[in-house]
Amino acid sequence: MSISTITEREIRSQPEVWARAVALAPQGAPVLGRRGERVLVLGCGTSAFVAESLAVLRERAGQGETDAAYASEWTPGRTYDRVVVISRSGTTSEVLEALDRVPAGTVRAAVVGVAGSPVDDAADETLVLDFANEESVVQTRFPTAVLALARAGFGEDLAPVLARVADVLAAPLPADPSRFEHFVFLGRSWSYGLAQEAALKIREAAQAWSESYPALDYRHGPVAVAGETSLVTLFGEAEPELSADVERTGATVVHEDLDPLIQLVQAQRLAVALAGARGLDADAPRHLTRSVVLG
Ligand code: F1P
Repeated sequence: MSISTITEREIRSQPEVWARAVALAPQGAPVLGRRGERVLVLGCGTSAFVAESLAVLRERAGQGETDAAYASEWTPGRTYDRVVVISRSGTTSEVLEALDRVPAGTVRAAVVGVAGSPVDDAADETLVLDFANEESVVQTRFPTAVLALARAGFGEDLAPVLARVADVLAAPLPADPSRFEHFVFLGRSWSYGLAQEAALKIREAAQAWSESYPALDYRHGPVAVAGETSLVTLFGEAEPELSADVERTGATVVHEDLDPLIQLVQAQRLAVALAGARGLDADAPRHLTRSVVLG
């Protein structure tokens, strides 16, 4: 099989990158918060969705109260022991501005892909995942590496996930994206952040119509748009009644029995395949740059 895009190569490197992230968890995870700390996680774009998933994972693991917000929207108010910013580039303006707003006495922590970047320099503690950094504008392995590290650090055994992901990458996708015009991703708990990230991949790489919702909210309005050309992917645990309700609209429903992080990898592959089918270059997403640096 020929691999044509940088994005595709980075997607395929995830088994090795996740293994490195998991190995780094014992030293790296404390940057995400010491046990019992009240933590806020911030980011922009992909990194905002990682923040959202990470907050749910950390709190669910009993590590301490954890909130997430868009870096661009956060204003200090609630009290935190630590603010963690996530930024692959380490140059995103809104992230740097948010770090500036962190009150004195609160730990300013960062997860970045580039050592020595402005975000790294501004933070008190940094976790550098340079092995997960990417050439592509469209983020794939950096966000999943952050989440793999976090899960391992919060006490999850990721060995079964690592064992499975390479096989999934080698198998064909469950649906041919060129048959569809509308892509919906639904998630619950921490997989809702992943669903938002999946929908963003479709927009960024393939300039296609995509949406994301908390799974059970989909019936509360958005399902009105579903039809024959909709591909609706369910992340996280199966919801048989929801699947049946969505199928009744004529939409195709995909729910693979995979760990949610691997389900996100499938969405990344779908986005690149859709870009190819539409004659687009996933490595050159329209109107996007690697990071948003405001003048
Ligand atoms: C965040 C981000 C990307 C997005 C775009 C602009 O970057 O919003 O998620 O795809 O290319 O930048 P970063 O702060 O994680 O480097």
